[in-house]
Amino acid sequence: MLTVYGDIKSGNCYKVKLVLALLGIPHHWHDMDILQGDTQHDWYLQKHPFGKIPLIETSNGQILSESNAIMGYLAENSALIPNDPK
Ligand SMILES: N[C@@H](CCC(=O)N[C@@H](CS)C(=O)NCC(=O)O)C(=O)O
Repeated sequence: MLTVYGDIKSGNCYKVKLVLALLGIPHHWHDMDILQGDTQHDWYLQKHPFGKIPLIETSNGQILSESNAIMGYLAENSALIPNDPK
């Protein structure tokens, strides 16, 4: 299953959460508390050297960061991205 590392209080994470909800994509939300320094733990820095959220990890271990890139990946071939750019 897709794992999402994020903090719902972050706008960059919340917009990813909205896309997941709109498209009904099953996922595990791994809550990260920025103020408690959760993004600075060694285990997380191995996934994202800059210690930023959001980040997604697929079941086969592929990792993608940057909220806009994540949303584009999740929404590919869905109605959220129209075929006609106009
Ligand atoms: N351009 C990135 C920005 C990521 C970012 O700055 N995330 C913030 C939360 S909104 C963060 O991880 N802050 C924790 C920190 O800097 O330690 C994106 O759109 O995903």
